[in-house]
Amino acid sequence: AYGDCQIEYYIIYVKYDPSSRNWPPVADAGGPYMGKIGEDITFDGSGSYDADDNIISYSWNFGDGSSGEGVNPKHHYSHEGKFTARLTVTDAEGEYGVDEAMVYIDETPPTVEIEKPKERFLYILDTEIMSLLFKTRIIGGITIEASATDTISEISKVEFYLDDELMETDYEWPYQWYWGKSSFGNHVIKVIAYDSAGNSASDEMKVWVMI
Ligand SMILES: [Ca+2]
Ligand SMILES: [Ca+2]
Ligand SMILES: [Ca+2]
Repeated sequence: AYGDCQIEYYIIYVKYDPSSRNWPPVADAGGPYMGKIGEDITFDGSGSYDADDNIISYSWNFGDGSSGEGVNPKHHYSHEGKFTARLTVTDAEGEYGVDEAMVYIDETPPTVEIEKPKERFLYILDTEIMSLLFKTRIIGGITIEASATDTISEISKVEFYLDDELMETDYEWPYQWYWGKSSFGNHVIKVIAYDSAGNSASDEMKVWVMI
């Protein structure tokens, strides 16, 4: 002790011999993987590594009850769904590493709906005013909004079309396009949503505008 201040010393001895140390391998299962029923999917375990460079096996469990071997095995699934593939890499010393990847077998289109504007409503300067007995009327710029969901994989993008011309591609929820370009008369708004497996669905609405 030195005054109120206590100083303590710790000495830690570490036995370290780099040449005798075996590093466990690190698995990388790649992915996420997408596909259709019966379609061969090529898995990619090539991102796996081992500091001693002594991986001797790549063993896959595809998540549907079947398994495979190798860096790039092929496998197909017999039904739709979300699967978890697990890769185990083992080195010459018997140490191993594990990684998982999602597999989406998706043939089902997403669901998409134009939420704003609503059918048979009047909008003035991006604000909903009142319901109408006839088709939607839009006066001034408006933010077109769509909802899109997918039951198996994920929504990858939502496209907004005006009279079949692509105006905006939105990759992130909320899915929106601000229609501020000067327009007059009857137009068709169309929205197409894509899931991450490439399936698509659309919704459209006829509107009368004065922007
Ligand atoms: Ca090793
Ligand atoms: Ca889907
Ligand atoms: Ca967005």
